Amino acid sequence: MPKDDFIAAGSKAAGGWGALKSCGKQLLKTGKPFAGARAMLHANQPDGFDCPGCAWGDPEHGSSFEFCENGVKAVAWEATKARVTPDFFAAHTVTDLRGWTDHDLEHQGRLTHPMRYDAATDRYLPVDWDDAFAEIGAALRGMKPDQAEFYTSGRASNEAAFLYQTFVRLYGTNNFPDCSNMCHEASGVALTDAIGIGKGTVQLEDFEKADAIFVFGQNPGTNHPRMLADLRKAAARGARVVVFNPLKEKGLQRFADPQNKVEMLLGGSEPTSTDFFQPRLGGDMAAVRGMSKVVLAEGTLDHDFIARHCHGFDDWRAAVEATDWPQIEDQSGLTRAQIETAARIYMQAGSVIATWAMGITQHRHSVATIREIANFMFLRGNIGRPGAGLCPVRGHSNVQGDRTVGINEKAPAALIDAMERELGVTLPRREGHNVLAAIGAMLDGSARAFVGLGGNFARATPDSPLIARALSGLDLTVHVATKLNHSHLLPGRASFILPCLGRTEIDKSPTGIRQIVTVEDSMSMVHGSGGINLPASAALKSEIAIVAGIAAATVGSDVVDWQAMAADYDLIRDMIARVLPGFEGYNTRVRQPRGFWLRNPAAEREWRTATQRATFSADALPEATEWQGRGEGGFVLQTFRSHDQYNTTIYGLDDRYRGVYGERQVVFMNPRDMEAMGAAPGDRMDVIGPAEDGVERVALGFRLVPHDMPQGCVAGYYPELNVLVPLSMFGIGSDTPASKSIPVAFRKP
Ligand SMILES: Nc1nc2c(c(=O)[nH]1)N[C@H]1C(S)=C(S)[C@@H](COP(=O)(O)OP(=O)(O)OC[C@H]3O[C@@H](n4cnc5c(=O)[nH]c(N)nc54)[C@H](O)[C@@H]3O)O[C@H]1N2
Ligand SMILES: Nc1nc2c(c(=O)[nH]1)N[C@H]1C(S)=C(S)[C@@H](COP(=O)(O)OP(=O)(O)OC[C@H]3O[C@@H](n4cnc5c(=O)[nH]c(N)nc54)[C@H](O)[C@@H]3O)O[C@H]1N2
Ligand SMILES: [Mo]
Repeated sequence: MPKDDFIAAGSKAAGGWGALKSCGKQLLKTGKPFAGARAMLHANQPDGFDCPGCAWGDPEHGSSFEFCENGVKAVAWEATKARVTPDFFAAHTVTDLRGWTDHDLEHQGRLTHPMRYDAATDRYLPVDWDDAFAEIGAALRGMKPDQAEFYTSGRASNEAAFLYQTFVRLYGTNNFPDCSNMCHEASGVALTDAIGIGKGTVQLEDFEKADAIFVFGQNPGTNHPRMLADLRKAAARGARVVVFNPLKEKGLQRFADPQNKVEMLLGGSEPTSTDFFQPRLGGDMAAVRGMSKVVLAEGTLDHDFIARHCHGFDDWRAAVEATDWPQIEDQSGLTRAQIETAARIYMQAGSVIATWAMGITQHRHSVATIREIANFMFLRGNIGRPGAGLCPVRGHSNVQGDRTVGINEKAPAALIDAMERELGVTLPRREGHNVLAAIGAMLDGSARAFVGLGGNFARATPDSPLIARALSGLDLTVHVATKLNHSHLLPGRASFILPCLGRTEIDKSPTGIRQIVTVEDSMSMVHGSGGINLPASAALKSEIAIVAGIAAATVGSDVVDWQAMAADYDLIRDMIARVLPGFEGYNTRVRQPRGFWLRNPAAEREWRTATQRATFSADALPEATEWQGRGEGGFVLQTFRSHDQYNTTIYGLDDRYRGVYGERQVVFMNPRDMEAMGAAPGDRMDVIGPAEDGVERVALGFRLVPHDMPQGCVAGYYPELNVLVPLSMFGIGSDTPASKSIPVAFRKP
């Protein structure tokens, strides 16, 4: 067999028949294809559930169906008829299960019963809900609150997250490590300082009005496929869609809309971008600064906006003028001529949107890079008017909402004040732990408990082997989850898996009322979500009921009547409305079709920054990016997602758009680099990560895949390559693991 038989030409365009075929396959895999198909018709519809796939907004005038191939995968994954029952746990020791892959674990299906770890038999055994809550409560009461870490993954609803933060703060800590610490934290930090709110300012309608859309560091074809339809529409009406991505991602070139009958019959596809630039990893700040240099030299600025709304322009201008072209070209990997081309598109456009995701946020200099994007947009007043603005495209479907409702280790004073007024008690104000601090506390022994509201902490975090040791050294680990994953297989002294309802499932109150939850998308639209499928098991509880159960057993029900809250989510929303600005009339407004828009002051040119203005930041370019600092034979590695995965959930082994089939142990590389190493496509190589701290980091036997990308930059899949990401490499000001710029080298096995 040829050694590169897993590589084939990728699809010609994103979407199209390949996407439809894949949808069909995914629905068949559920074992209940008709229920799955029916479920999809309710995805992102006013009467249905919010698709758990991504955080892209829903259009005002919904098409007859509003979902995508990867939304189908996410729903099918949850709607599977496979089950992980107590019998499954009886048949396998935890040590045995630790040898399984992520893919094999999750494919066993939905968790059905609450389970408690039994060290004597090395197995999880069934436990009653009430016993589990009582034991967890007793364990938490037996430690200092700051010794416990309360993780949140961004799928949790506003109601679950709000109740969780209420409980955790009443218990006495602000330890809220959160998946967004590994995701868009840099966007939150940078935008809060620049525009006074850590969120984007555009709405979906703005994509219909923009003259140019600059897309930095994201792969919507896989990760927010519904965005492709908006990009394509923009390109078709003559807007410029300017992409910055080291990889020529398929979805950012052409898209065949599976919801367009004519196109599907004729096999056509349309461009999703008009201009494509391939910077080096971590080179975007230089590229954006280069564009600003051109605009400052030859463009028309929005002097009125700068004078009336901005602070710090002169300092920033001086910093830009002091940055020389050789540094900009070397760092960005783009030529001055390319940067001038992009800058002229910006200058000619009346209104511009800038979007970005992990290709920008997961670097050491991501906060400064996002500030630079904001600087660039301020130049021509491209914020707070139709068709213009900043748009960090969020990851998990409710990661933005979780932050809004209080999952925040920094304990914002306004939130704590309001919570204290509401509850009539004093709450902690000291800063708690983010992901990095939580890991530090676990490693140095000061943390004793981990509670995870969803997610897969052990696999999503850097330095996986270290984290595994840290988690299994704890006194208590609790995982609220839908499916079995590796984090559950690192039990502390007492350990529980608490299975919950998924978002697609009917959630009935004790009196038989069908409950809805709410979520917030990347465009700050808050809307309802109610499941339509029968629960995977009669023993499941909702996340809210589980949080309420743990809370009641830990802090008692004197201050908050947890059971009443869990019985009627309207009561939780009423409390949110009393505590958080912008949620007035929550219960009424969320029942309107498509929900409501959470007011964003920056979108109306009201700046809640320290200077009360939109604030330029005059950071210098990094002295050297990881690419510039690489040594002899060195490369810089980014870890990203394949088309067949949702974070640590691996649906399948194909990456159709990039032409890789049946294999995840791969590294994408420029063919010239491959040749220079004397290697050929399909060769297996060991990838060696940083070891300055004495920790050996190696990923064994990864196969090389040639790809159109800058030399010296390579790419491969997370979570497999997390063994190479050191805890010590993280974003300045964001603490986000720098999982898109890891210095690596290769060696023949
Ligand atoms: N189907 C599916 N949907 C998802 C997810 C999923 O795993 N599967 N995950 C969800 C989550 S939590 C998130 S955060 C989002 C993630 O959405 P993305 O941000 O699209 O995720 P990645 O796969 O990490 O892709 C990063 C992209 O940035 C590019 N890139 C990397 N480094 C650089 C750089 O230095 N400069 C530039 N300009 N580009 C760079 C990469 O080539 C790649 O195209 O998607 C969400 N939606
Ligand atoms: N190297 C590298 N590391 C990364 C990244 C990267 O690009 N490169 N990306 C980072 C990013 S952007 C993120 S957001 C994190 C993701 O980190 P996490 O959010 O922690 O991880 P997920 O893989 O999304 O979590 C999957 C698990 O969530 C559980 N789950 C699914 N649905 C539900 C539900 O409805 N309720 C509950 N309670 N549980 C549910 C299932 O048990 C499943 O196994 O990873 C980060 N890590
Ligand atoms: Mo994310």
